[in-house]
Amino acid sequence: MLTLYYSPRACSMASHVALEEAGAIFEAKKVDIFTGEQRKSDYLAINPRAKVPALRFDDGRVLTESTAILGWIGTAYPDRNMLGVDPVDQAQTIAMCAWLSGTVHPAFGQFVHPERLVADPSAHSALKAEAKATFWRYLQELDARLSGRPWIMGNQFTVADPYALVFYPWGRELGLPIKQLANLNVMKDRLIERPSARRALEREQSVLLSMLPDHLPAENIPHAGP
Ligand SMILES: N[C@@H](CCC(=O)N[C@@H](CS)C(=O)NCC(=O)O)C(=O)O
Repeated sequence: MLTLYYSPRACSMASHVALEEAGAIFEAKKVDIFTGEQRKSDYLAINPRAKVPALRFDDGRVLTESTAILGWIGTAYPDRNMLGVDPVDQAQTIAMCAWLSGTVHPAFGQFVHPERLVADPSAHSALKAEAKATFWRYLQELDARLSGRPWIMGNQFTVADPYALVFYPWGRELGLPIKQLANLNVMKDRLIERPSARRALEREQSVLLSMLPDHLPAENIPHAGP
């Protein structure tokens, strides 16, 4: 059986949701990165880089990197159409995942771990300020993409949707005014309403399930939220 290694509050949420949406039969194994489980020998045998997500196949092979895992899910379950219709659409979905992984995620990392970039502590507050401003611009870009369309790639739900939502609560962790991201918030509610996606979010006890649509005036709130 497939095994997904994930941690709550981590980017592995995208792979977790995508596997449920694909209808895959898999085991979800929690590796809590906030208590250091990713650095224990058991998990290092799966991914020596000590990162989630990792996807282990029946034959023992392991796939890491969110973009690769999401791309594999989209290709392995083509009837779910989670990459897009034609090869260009599919490549554009992968391009979005690559941007989330290679550009958006590292901006957050620069805020949380400036010491990984520059050892000198006197540089850290400037690095953090720059990272926060950059991360905010990326969240705004994602929000703008959702203007007038339900999903990140247009009318079709793709693997890029749960991936984009990984970064929405991270914005709150950085103290950013995510209430302003009305389109992302509505997309989050749309995702939560999908039974398969919700199964993964509930298993993770995802923070997304407790984020109310509080950017809206009270009279416009369609439901109180979970
Ligand atoms: N490029 C990787 C990044 C994976 C990654 O950074 N995962 C984080 C969680 S979001 C992690 O496992 N961090 C544990 C650590 O750095 O100790 C991907 O896109 O999958």
